[in-house]
Amino acid sequence: MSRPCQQGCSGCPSSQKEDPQVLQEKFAVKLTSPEQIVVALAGNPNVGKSTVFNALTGLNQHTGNWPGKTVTNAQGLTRHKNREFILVDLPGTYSLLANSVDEQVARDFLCFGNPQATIVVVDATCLERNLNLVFQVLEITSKVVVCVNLLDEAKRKGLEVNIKTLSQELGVPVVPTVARDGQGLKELMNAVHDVALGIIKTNPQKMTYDQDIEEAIQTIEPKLNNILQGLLDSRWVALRLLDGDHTILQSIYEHLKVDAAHSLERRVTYCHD
Ligand SMILES: Nc1nc2c(ncn2[C@@H]2O[C@H](COP(=O)(O)OP(=O)(O)OP(=O)(O)O)[C@@H](O)[C@H]2O)c(=O)[nH]1
Ligand SMILES: [Mg+2]
Repeated sequence: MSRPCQQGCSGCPSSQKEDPQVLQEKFAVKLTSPEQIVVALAGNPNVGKSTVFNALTGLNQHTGNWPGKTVTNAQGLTRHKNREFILVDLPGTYSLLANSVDEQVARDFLCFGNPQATIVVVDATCLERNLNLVFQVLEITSKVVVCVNLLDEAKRKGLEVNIKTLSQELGVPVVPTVARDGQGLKELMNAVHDVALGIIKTNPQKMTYDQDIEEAIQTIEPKLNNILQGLLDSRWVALRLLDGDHTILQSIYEHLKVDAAHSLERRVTYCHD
Protein backbone atom coordinates (compact mmCIF):
# COMPACT_ATOMS: atom_id res chain seq x y z
CA MET A 1 0.00 0.00 0.00
CA SER A 2 1.33 3.45 -0.84
CA ARG A 3 2.26 5.73 2.04
CA PRO A 4 1.87 9.49 2.04
CA CYS A 5 5.03 11.62 1.94
CA GLN A 6 5.50 13.64 5.10
CA GLN A 7 8.20 16.23 4.78
CA GLY A 8 10.42 16.29 7.78
CA CYS A 9 9.49 12.78 8.93
CA SER A 10 12.21 10.60 10.40
CA GLY A 11 13.01 9.09 6.98
CA CYS A 12 13.80 12.41 5.34
CA PRO A 13 17.45 13.25 4.82
CA SER A 14 16.73 16.84 5.85
CA SER A 15 15.89 15.70 9.36
CA GLN A 16 19.12 13.71 9.48
CA LYS A 17 21.45 16.18 7.83
CA GLU A 18 25.00 15.59 8.87
CA ASP A 19 27.49 18.26 9.74
CA PRO A 20 29.42 19.07 6.49
CA GLN A 21 32.63 18.53 8.41
CA VAL A 22 31.55 14.99 9.36
CA LEU A 23 30.69 14.30 5.72
CA GLN A 24 34.11 15.53 4.65
CA GLU A 25 35.81 13.35 7.25
CA LYS A 26 34.12 10.32 5.68
CA PHE A 27 36.28 11.09 2.66
CA ALA A 28 39.37 11.45 4.85
CA VAL A 29 39.32 15.26 4.53
CA LYS A 30 40.35 16.52 7.93
CA LEU A 31 39.81 20.22 8.50
CA THR A 32 41.93 21.92 11.15
CA SER A 33 39.59 24.91 11.18
CA PRO A 34 35.94 25.38 10.14
CA GLU A 35 37.12 28.39 8.11
CA GLN A 36 38.98 26.16 5.67
CA ILE A 37 37.44 25.82 2.22
CA VAL A 38 37.33 22.41 0.54
CA VAL A 39 37.86 22.45 -3.22
CA ALA A 40 37.57 19.43 -5.52
CA LEU A 41 39.83 19.17 -8.54
CA ALA A 42 38.19 17.18 -11.33
CA GLY A 43 39.02 16.55 -14.98
CA ASN A 44 39.72 14.03 -17.71
CA PRO A 45 42.96 12.01 -17.38
CA ASN A 46 46.17 13.79 -18.31
CA VAL A 47 44.83 17.35 -18.49
CA GLY A 48 47.14 18.75 -15.81
CA LYS A 49 45.10 18.33 -12.61
CA SER A 50 48.10 17.19 -10.58
CA THR A 51 50.23 19.96 -12.11
CA VAL A 52 47.67 22.52 -10.90
CA PHE A 53 47.46 20.73 -7.54
CA ASN A 54 51.25 20.59 -7.07
CA ALA A 55 51.78 24.19 -8.16
CA LEU A 56 49.19 25.42 -5.67
CA THR A 57 49.95 23.20 -2.69
CA GLY A 58 53.72 22.67 -3.03
CA LEU A 59 54.93 20.61 -0.10
CA ASN A 60 51.71 21.07 1.86
CA GLN A 61 50.18 17.86 0.63
CA HIS A 62 49.69 14.26 1.57
CA THR A 63 48.47 11.18 -0.22
CA GLY A 64 46.64 8.11 0.97
CA ASN A 65 43.78 6.00 -0.30
CA TRP A 66 40.12 6.88 -0.53
CA PRO A 67 38.45 5.18 2.44
CA GLY A 68 37.67 1.57 1.50
CA LYS A 69 39.13 1.94 -2.02
CA THR A 70 42.49 1.28 -3.65
CA VAL A 71 42.31 4.65 -5.41
CA THR A 72 44.88 7.31 -4.49
CA ASN A 73 43.57 10.30 -2.61
CA ALA A 74 45.82 13.40 -2.73
CA GLN A 75 44.98 16.42 -0.63
CA GLY A 76 46.89 19.62 -0.10
CA LEU A 77 46.64 23.03 1.47
CA THR A 78 46.98 26.37 -0.28
CA ARG A 79 46.48 29.93 1.01
CA HIS A 80 44.87 32.68 -0.99
CA LYS A 81 43.45 36.05 0.10
CA ASN A 82 44.00 35.13 3.76
CA ARG A 83 41.92 31.96 3.43
CA GLU A 84 43.03 28.35 3.57
CA PHE A 85 41.86 26.00 0.84
CA ILE A 86 42.08 22.22 1.01
CA LEU A 87 42.43 20.93 -2.54
CA VAL A 88 41.31 17.37 -3.22
CA ASP A 89 42.82 15.92 -6.42
CA LEU A 90 40.15 13.55 -7.80
CA PRO A 91 40.96 10.61 -10.08
CA GLY A 92 40.98 11.55 -13.77
CA THR A 93 37.69 10.48 -15.40
CA TYR A 94 35.90 10.98 -18.69
CA SER A 95 32.49 10.85 -17.02
CA LEU A 96 30.77 10.61 -13.64
CA LEU A 97 28.48 7.73 -14.57
CA ALA A 98 30.11 5.43 -12.01
CA ASN A 99 31.24 2.92 -14.64
CA SER A 100 34.51 2.42 -12.74
CA VAL A 101 35.77 2.80 -9.18
CA ASP A 102 37.55 6.02 -10.21
CA GLU A 103 34.33 7.49 -11.60
CA GLN A 104 32.40 6.47 -8.50
CA VAL A 105 35.01 7.99 -6.18
CA ALA A 106 34.96 11.27 -8.12
CA ARG A 107 31.16 11.34 -8.29
CA ASP A 108 30.69 10.50 -4.62
CA PHE A 109 33.09 13.20 -3.49
CA LEU A 110 31.29 15.81 -5.61
CA CYS A 111 27.89 14.62 -4.33
CA PHE A 112 28.57 13.88 -0.69
CA GLY A 113 31.98 15.36 0.17
CA ASN A 114 30.47 18.84 0.32
CA PRO A 115 33.21 20.76 -1.55
CA GLN A 116 32.54 24.51 -1.47
CA ALA A 117 33.88 24.76 -5.03
CA THR A 118 34.94 22.41 -7.81
CA ILE A 119 37.64 23.17 -10.36
CA VAL A 120 37.19 21.23 -13.60
CA VAL A 121 40.48 21.22 -15.48
CA VAL A 122 40.05 20.84 -19.25
CA ASP A 123 42.51 20.40 -22.08
CA ALA A 124 42.42 23.40 -24.43
CA THR A 125 43.60 21.21 -27.33
CA CYS A 126 40.49 18.99 -27.18
CA LEU A 127 37.86 21.09 -25.51
CA GLU A 128 34.83 19.38 -27.02
CA ARG A 129 35.64 15.99 -25.52
CA ASN A 130 36.43 17.57 -22.13
CA LEU A 131 33.17 19.53 -22.00
CA ASN A 132 31.26 16.27 -21.55
CA LEU A 133 32.61 16.03 -18.00
CA VAL A 134 32.07 19.75 -17.39
CA PHE A 135 28.34 19.38 -18.19
CA GLN A 136 28.09 16.36 -15.91
CA VAL A 137 29.71 18.25 -13.04
CA LEU A 138 27.36 21.20 -13.68
CA GLU A 139 24.43 18.81 -13.25
CA ILE A 140 25.66 17.95 -9.75
CA THR A 141 26.91 21.29 -8.48
CA SER A 142 26.71 24.93 -9.49
CA LYS A 143 29.85 25.96 -7.60
CA VAL A 144 32.20 25.32 -10.49
CA VAL A 145 35.23 27.04 -12.02
CA VAL A 146 36.50 25.74 -15.35
CA CYS A 147 40.27 25.84 -15.79
CA VAL A 148 41.24 25.75 -19.47
CA ASN A 149 44.75 24.33 -19.25
CA LEU A 150 47.46 23.52 -21.81
CA LEU A 151 46.81 26.81 -23.58
CA ASP A 152 50.43 26.84 -24.77
CA GLU A 153 49.85 23.54 -26.56
CA ALA A 154 46.63 24.87 -28.06
CA LYS A 155 48.43 27.96 -29.34
CA ARG A 156 51.18 25.80 -30.78
CA LYS A 157 48.49 23.94 -32.72
CA GLY A 158 46.93 27.20 -33.92
CA LEU A 159 43.85 26.83 -31.70
CA GLU A 160 42.28 29.77 -29.94
CA VAL A 161 39.80 29.48 -27.08
CA ASN A 162 37.30 32.29 -26.60
CA ILE A 163 37.32 32.28 -22.80
CA LYS A 164 34.65 34.97 -22.40
CA THR A 165 32.15 33.25 -24.69
CA LEU A 166 32.82 29.88 -23.08
CA SER A 167 32.16 31.38 -19.66
CA GLN A 168 28.91 32.97 -20.87
CA GLU A 169 27.78 29.71 -22.47
CA LEU A 170 28.57 27.58 -19.41
CA GLY A 171 27.38 30.13 -16.85
CA VAL A 172 30.44 29.69 -14.61
CA PRO A 173 33.87 31.39 -14.47
CA VAL A 174 36.42 30.09 -16.97
CA VAL A 175 40.12 30.75 -16.35
CA PRO A 176 42.88 30.15 -18.92
CA THR A 177 46.08 28.54 -17.57
CA VAL A 178 49.44 27.11 -18.51
CA ALA A 179 49.80 25.15 -15.26
CA ARG A 180 53.27 23.83 -16.07
CA ASP A 181 54.55 27.41 -16.02
CA GLY A 182 52.27 28.56 -13.20
CA GLN A 183 50.43 30.93 -15.55
CA GLY A 184 46.85 31.83 -14.59
CA LEU A 185 46.87 30.06 -11.22
CA LYS A 186 46.41 33.25 -9.22
CA GLU A 187 43.39 34.16 -11.35
CA LEU A 188 42.13 30.59 -10.93
CA MET A 189 42.25 30.92 -7.14
CA ASN A 190 40.59 34.35 -7.31
CA ALA A 191 37.65 32.73 -9.10
CA VAL A 192 37.60 29.73 -6.72
CA HIS A 193 37.62 32.08 -3.72
CA ASP A 194 34.73 34.12 -5.11
CA VAL A 195 32.62 31.12 -6.13
CA ALA A 196 33.21 29.31 -2.81
CA LEU A 197 32.24 32.38 -0.79
CA GLY A 198 29.27 33.23 -3.00
CA ILE A 199 30.82 36.51 -4.21
CA ILE A 200 30.36 35.22 -7.76
CA LYS A 201 26.88 33.76 -8.36
CA THR A 202 27.06 31.15 -11.09
CA ASN A 203 24.26 30.30 -13.51
CA PRO A 204 25.24 26.89 -14.84
CA GLN A 205 24.00 25.75 -18.21
CA LYS A 206 22.05 22.48 -17.86
CA MET A 207 21.75 19.98 -20.67
CA THR A 208 18.29 19.68 -22.18
CA TYR A 209 17.33 16.15 -23.21
CA ASP A 210 14.74 14.75 -25.63
CA GLN A 211 11.11 15.54 -24.83
CA ASP A 212 10.23 12.11 -23.45
CA ILE A 213 13.18 12.25 -21.06
CA GLU A 214 12.34 15.79 -19.99
CA GLU A 215 8.73 14.69 -19.32
CA ALA A 216 9.94 11.77 -17.22
CA ILE A 217 12.24 14.12 -15.27
CA GLN A 218 9.32 16.47 -14.65
CA THR A 219 7.30 13.57 -13.21
CA ILE A 220 10.00 12.34 -10.86
CA GLU A 221 11.91 15.48 -9.92
CA PRO A 222 9.39 17.20 -7.60
CA LYS A 223 9.05 14.00 -5.59
CA LEU A 224 12.79 13.55 -5.37
CA ASN A 225 13.08 17.17 -4.38
CA ASN A 226 10.75 16.55 -1.41
CA ILE A 227 12.90 13.65 -0.31
CA LEU A 228 16.37 15.05 -0.98
CA GLN A 229 15.56 18.55 0.32
CA GLY A 230 18.49 20.17 -1.45
CA LEU A 231 21.11 17.69 -0.25
CA LEU A 232 21.60 16.53 -3.83
CA ASP A 233 20.49 18.00 -7.16
CA SER A 234 17.15 16.26 -7.74
CA ARG A 235 17.23 16.72 -11.54
CA TRP A 236 20.56 14.95 -11.65
CA VAL A 237 19.38 12.10 -9.37
CA ALA A 238 16.27 11.76 -11.58
CA LEU A 239 18.51 11.42 -14.63
CA ARG A 240 20.64 8.79 -12.93
CA LEU A 241 17.58 6.77 -11.89
CA LEU A 242 16.09 7.02 -15.40
CA ASP A 243 19.40 5.70 -16.67
CA GLY A 244 18.96 2.67 -14.39
CA ASP A 245 21.98 3.61 -12.27
CA HIS A 246 21.39 1.98 -8.89
CA THR A 247 24.87 2.90 -7.64
CA ILE A 248 23.51 6.35 -6.79
CA LEU A 249 21.02 4.77 -4.37
CA GLN A 250 23.85 2.75 -2.83
CA SER A 251 25.93 5.90 -2.45
CA ILE A 252 23.03 7.82 -0.90
CA TYR A 253 22.60 4.86 1.45
CA GLU A 254 26.29 4.92 2.30
CA HIS A 255 26.90 8.63 2.64
CA LEU A 256 23.62 10.08 3.86
CA LYS A 257 21.97 8.52 6.90
CA VAL A 258 20.80 4.95 6.29
CA ASP A 259 17.06 5.59 6.64
CA ALA A 260 17.18 8.28 3.99
CA ALA A 261 18.18 5.88 1.22
CA HIS A 262 15.70 3.25 2.38
CA SER A 263 13.09 5.92 2.40
CA LEU A 264 14.16 7.14 -1.03
CA GLU A 265 14.03 3.65 -2.51
CA ARG A 266 10.61 3.01 -0.99
CA ARG A 267 9.17 6.31 -2.05
CA VAL A 268 10.55 6.27 -5.57
CA THR A 269 8.64 2.99 -5.93
CA TYR A 270 5.42 3.60 -4.02
CA CYS A 271 4.86 7.12 -3.02
CA HIS A 272 3.57 9.17 -5.96
CA ASP A 273 1.05 11.48 -4.42
N1 LIG B 1 52.58 22.05 -22.26
C1 LIG B 1 51.95 21.92 -21.11
N2 LIG B 1 52.02 20.77 -20.41
C2 LIG B 1 51.36 20.66 -19.25
C3 LIG B 1 50.59 21.72 -18.73
N3 LIG B 1 50.04 21.31 -17.58
C4 LIG B 1 50.44 20.05 -17.39
N4 LIG B 1 51.25 19.66 -18.39
C5 LIG B 1 51.87 18.34 -18.58
O1 LIG B 1 50.83 17.41 -18.87
C6 LIG B 1 51.16 16.11 -18.36
C7 LIG B 1 50.02 15.60 -17.50
O2 LIG B 1 49.92 16.42 -16.36
P1 LIG B 1 49.30 15.88 -14.99
O3 LIG B 1 49.28 17.03 -14.07
O4 LIG B 1 49.95 14.64 -14.53
O5 LIG B 1 47.84 15.51 -15.47
P2 LIG B 1 46.67 14.84 -14.62
O6 LIG B 1 45.41 15.44 -15.11
O7 LIG B 1 46.94 14.95 -13.18
O8 LIG B 1 46.77 13.34 -15.09
P3 LIG B 1 46.08 12.05 -14.39
O9 LIG B 1 46.25 12.17 -12.91
O10 LIG B 1 46.82 10.90 -14.98
O11 LIG B 1 44.64 12.07 -14.80
C8 LIG B 1 52.46 16.29 -17.60
O12 LIG B 1 53.54 15.91 -18.43
C9 LIG B 1 52.53 17.81 -17.34
O13 LIG B 1 53.85 18.31 -17.23
C10 LIG B 1 50.52 22.95 -19.48
O14 LIG B 1 49.84 23.90 -19.14
N5 LIG B 1 51.22 22.98 -20.65
MG1 LIG C 1 47.04 13.45 -11.65
